[in-house]
Amino acid sequence: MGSLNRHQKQSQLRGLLISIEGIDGAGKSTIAGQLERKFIAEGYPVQLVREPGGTIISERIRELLLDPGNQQIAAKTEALLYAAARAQLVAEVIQPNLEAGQLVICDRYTDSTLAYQGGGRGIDLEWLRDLNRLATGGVRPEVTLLLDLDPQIGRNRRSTRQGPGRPGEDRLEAESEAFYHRVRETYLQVAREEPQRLRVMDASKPLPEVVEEAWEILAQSLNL
Ligand code: Z5A
Repeated sequence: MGSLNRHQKQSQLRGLLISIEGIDGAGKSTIAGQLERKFIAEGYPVQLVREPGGTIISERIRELLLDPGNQQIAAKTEALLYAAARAQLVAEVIQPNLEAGQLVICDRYTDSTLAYQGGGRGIDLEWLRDLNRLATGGVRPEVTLLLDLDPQIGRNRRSTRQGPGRPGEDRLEAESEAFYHRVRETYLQVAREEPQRLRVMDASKPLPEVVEEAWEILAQSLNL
């Protein structure tokens, strides 16, 4: 992949979206950051965004969603708020960047809604798929890396990360063990339904190994 010049690399990845999914503490943000650096080092233009967030409006919706004080949010309201944050991110950042030929890496995207609001909250998956289509206008990831992890390990990783300057648990992090098992199972179910797009990775391996494997999957799937 080193033999292509910058212009060739730009056209090769024109308009491609990659999403990174998994339960909390699976390592999504860490791995997304490392992949971004690798793409830049290889000369690929890349934009990293996270969900919910990435625009002023979406960050304000994020605050509403994660505030532990907002216990009264109904399941469908929650799903609609995630969809609203996503619609704004797609309109303001993802779509324009894809059209400008950027590679976009999204730390969480539509599969989070299926896993958390579907598996976790019990909302019908078809209703959520329709909602995702409305919010994204059909902008779909080319490849999705699913960082699969036992929820207990995820919880331990998050608790060791707490400390000065780190906020406590947000509204969703305070959910039960059973909730997280359903989230994980729904991710795996979606991966079984779409094996071409969703690539399941063992996120309990040491970080350098996970990053290496993620890079190999992307290099192979995107023909880098
Ligand atoms: N949500 C939803 O319900 N519906 C939706 O549609 C969307 C989201 C889009 C967003 O919270 C919440 O919204 C989330 C799902 C819900 N809720 N919960 N709960 P967020 O953005 O604040 O949280 P997050 O996305 O789950 O991020 P996180 O907790 O930071 O997890 P992460 O990004 O996967 O992990 P990390 O920060 O990269 O790593 C965690 C720690 O583990 C860190 O100290 C790392 O150094 C360490 N780490 C990472 N990988 C490894 C390995 N391989 N070995 C050892 N240690 C590691």
